[in-house]
Amino acid sequence: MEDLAARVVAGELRALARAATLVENRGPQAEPLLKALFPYTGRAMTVGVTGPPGAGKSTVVDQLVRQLRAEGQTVGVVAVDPSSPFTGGAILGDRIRMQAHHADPGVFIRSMATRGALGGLARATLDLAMLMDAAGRQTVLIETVGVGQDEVEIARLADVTVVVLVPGMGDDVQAIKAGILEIADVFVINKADQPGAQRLEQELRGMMSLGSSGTAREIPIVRTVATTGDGIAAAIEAIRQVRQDGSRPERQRLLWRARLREILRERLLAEIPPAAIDAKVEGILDRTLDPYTAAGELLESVVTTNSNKKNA
Ligand SMILES: Nc1nc2c(ncn2[C@@H]2O[C@H](COP(=O)(O)OP(=O)(O)O)[C@@H](O)[C@H]2O)c(=O)[nH]1
Ligand SMILES: [Mg+2]
Repeated sequence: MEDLAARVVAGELRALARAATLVENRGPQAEPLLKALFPYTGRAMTVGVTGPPGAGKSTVVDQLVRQLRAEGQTVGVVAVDPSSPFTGGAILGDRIRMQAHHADPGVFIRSMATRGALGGLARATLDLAMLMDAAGRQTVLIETVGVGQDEVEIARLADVTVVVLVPGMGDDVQAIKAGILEIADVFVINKADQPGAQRLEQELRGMMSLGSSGTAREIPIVRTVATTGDGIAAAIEAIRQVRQDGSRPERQRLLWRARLREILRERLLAEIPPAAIDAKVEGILDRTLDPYTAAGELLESVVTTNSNKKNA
């Protein structure tokens, strides 16, 4: 493991690929590896790219990669593919786009299916991003579909969150507006070659000036045509500006608070045998036990078990 970690840190591509598989599969080797790599993380610029399906997120990401590569930067990409059959076409498109970078060792791409396991997905995604960071990738792009809470959360925990929208969404903007103003650092209006970009921009500016809960902030809006690359340079400039202005320390605090809680939750649950939970459920069903007392007792049993272990 030490050896694999050392090879990842040295930027060895094959080691990175192997480590990524270990992390994705969440086997027993994942944790020691992540532990060994942690001191080498925190250097990359991580960028979350989120937005509705079909908005052009993957196309935007692909163009960002091209531009960053042209500058000589090394790049990592984590794409979270919804496993829904309806988006199967999009995944195929992603595969084809990825092929274009296949021969370039400066681009490391991993795509993950959501497999319905929500909490685990967020963790695996962020762990993968950390891995690429430790391997010295200068920029790590994380593409998620901005629908589920979990996916939005992933994007939000990056250094910079880009929300990709498209003209002609009409009421959809209203529908998602509560969430996006909170998480967006940069708005990309993609498919600006189609009618309605101007109107969407006005809507977004209107929303910003209303400033939900009085926290009006100026979020940069960039128009792009990802299929041609138009506007991508401006998008990168906006992303870098946000990172420089830096809500980074606060973001990092938020990130680690959330992740530590998640690890704790996972560990705590792992300490409780499923049979013990089932036994409590029986009691709750026949009303001899209430769920609050049940939870208290289970928690108590973890504490007792651990103090016994210590004393043994
Ligand atoms: N007209 C136009 N089509 C685009 C643009 N960007 C992406 N597309 C197309 O929109 C479709 C969905 O793009 P994709 O990147 O897979 O969207 P994602 O689901 O958000 O990742 C594809 O057919 C793209 O070629 C754009 O700027 N203009
Ligand atoms: Mg996509």
